[in-house]
Amino acid sequence: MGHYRSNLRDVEFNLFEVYRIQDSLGSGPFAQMDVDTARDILAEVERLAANEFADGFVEGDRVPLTLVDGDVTVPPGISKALDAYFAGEWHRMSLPEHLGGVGAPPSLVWSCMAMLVGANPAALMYLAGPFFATIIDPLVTDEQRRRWVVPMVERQWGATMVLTEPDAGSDVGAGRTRAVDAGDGTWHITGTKRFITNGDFDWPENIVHLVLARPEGAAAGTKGLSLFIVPKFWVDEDGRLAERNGAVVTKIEDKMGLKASATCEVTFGETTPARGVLVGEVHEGIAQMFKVIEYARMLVGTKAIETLSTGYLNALAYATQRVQGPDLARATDKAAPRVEIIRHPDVRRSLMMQKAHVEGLRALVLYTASVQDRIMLDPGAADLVKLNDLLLPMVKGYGSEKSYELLAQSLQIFGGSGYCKDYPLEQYIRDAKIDTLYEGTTGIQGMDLFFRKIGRDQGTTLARLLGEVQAFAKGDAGNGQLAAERDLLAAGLDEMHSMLGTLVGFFGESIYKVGLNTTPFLFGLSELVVGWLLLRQAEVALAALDAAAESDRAFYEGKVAAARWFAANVLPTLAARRVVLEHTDLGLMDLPDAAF
Ligand code: ST9
Repeated sequence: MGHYRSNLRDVEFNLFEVYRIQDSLGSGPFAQMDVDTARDILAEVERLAANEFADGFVEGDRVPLTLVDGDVTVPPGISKALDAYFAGEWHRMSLPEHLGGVGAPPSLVWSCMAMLVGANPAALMYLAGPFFATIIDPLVTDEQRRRWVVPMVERQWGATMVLTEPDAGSDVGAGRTRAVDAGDGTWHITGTKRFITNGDFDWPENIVHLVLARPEGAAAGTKGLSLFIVPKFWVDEDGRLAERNGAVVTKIEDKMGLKASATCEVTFGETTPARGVLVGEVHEGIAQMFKVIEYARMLVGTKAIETLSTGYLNALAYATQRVQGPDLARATDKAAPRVEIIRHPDVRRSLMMQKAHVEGLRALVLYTASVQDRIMLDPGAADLVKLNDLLLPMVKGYGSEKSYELLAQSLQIFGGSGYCKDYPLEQYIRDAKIDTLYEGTTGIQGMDLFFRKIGRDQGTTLARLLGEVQAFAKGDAGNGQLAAERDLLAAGLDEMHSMLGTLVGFFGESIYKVGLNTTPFLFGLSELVVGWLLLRQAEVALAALDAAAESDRAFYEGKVAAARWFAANVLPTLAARRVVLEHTDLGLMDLPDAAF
């Protein structure tokens, strides 16, 4: 068996039993989709993930990428995964109908992407072309669509998002890459960008770089940036590949993990002009690029969470087979039989901590995806767009931090063996560390949540979400069997309201007191939302248990147990978060730097 362990039962539980996506299949944008097709897609993608994608996972870590004259060659396993993905036409899943899509709802697409990214994260990243085509499709002219967007789909070109510069990093507005209008409908780009995922690879015939650059004379900061399509190869009027463009990979980063994913320095216009075309109007670049960033943030959170999922399931399998030590209740009896380590209380504690978080985080991803389904059904629903925006920093920021932290618990189950390359855990940990860093660090996610998604919205969307949590906590979900857990949820909700009030009060005292707390607040809010989603799952599971087939009973019992564990072990810690937050002072800011 390969390294990747999926949890299709849990995915289907989310999609069909909790969020009930079948209610919107068969009409509107999902007219071509029905439940049976959706289930078939999930099963087929699970097979693709466990085979062609998972097969190249270890090789990608051990066989280095090469860079010769600006061309990057990837290990063969990556190419095999891409061959299988495109041969199966899986890229059509997420496309709109006019680009040849099949009308799958985002919740189904994210479920599939999760399995693929869990099986081979580097391979999945190389699939960006058709996704990015879909995102920029509404922003381009008809001519740009014909020349660039349609081939990104039909000829399966690669794509990159090119923002980051060596000296600017997260501060994208400090970028110095310039764009000069050539007067013939094209622009010449000059500058150096760093940390560009998929900057080059030898699978597609062409790569479209989506580049942020500053037109001459434009204002400083992000608002002076424009978005350009800058191809690896230019194409002529008839769509034939023409001359090599001056966008060239000049270095591959030597990274801690995710080694098969080419993280590149790309230099524009150094020896040959790097020609590009402007997307939309000048100075719209940052808003346009954020359309891409939103999906990439969701993907990065999903990647982290699915890595934890396969990490946990590997650890669970090991714990049920590995025999070591006597049952604690017979520890003084030296002749007592040795037991599987899953029988040990401390191992069970760790396993449940992992299970509850994995399933809660998957619930968060698929809840967010189900909000995206509803946006497609009702594109004018501004409240849903804002809810999606509010949830994204939780998926990305909390999802990546918690997954990285708990992957260490998964490794711990293996003892010293987990530290060795015989098992995939050490690679999972190295590959997942990047998730707290790229697409906006956790610090950026905390600020995004508090200042932009809550502050700029005057708390309206948050209040609506917390209102739903409140209604659940005060309702009768669970038919008497979840009363204690709903009380814990209500208490956690009070703590979050209190933290929010304190943070708003800090504004009048010092912005630093707010800034010291945006990340802890992100974590606290995420824990509350995850607790709520797990209890919603427990309600569904309890209702299903009576009529459940014998083979399904353990699944539903596990759902209820995970929700109860989270309510009893995580939600009460919100009280401690509140106390710590209330006691914030400016000591940290006043401390001389030399004292750190
Ligand atoms: C990277 C690559 O890390 C990682 C891997 C890529 C993976 C590629 C593979 C993808 C495959 C895709 C699969 C998809 C699957 C799809 C399935 C579909 C079903 N939201 O606050 P201001 C905008 S790349 C929206 O003043 P500063 C907004 O326009 C590197 N928009 O900030 C705003 O104007 P306004 C990633 C937002 O101080 C304007 O920005 N790098 C948001 O000027 C200015 O905002 C990063 O992520 C938002 N949340 O700039 C950068 N926020 O206010 C991290 C801002 O008028 N740095 N805007 O609306 C930041 O985020 C900074 O905070 C900053 C600061 C740049 C925004």
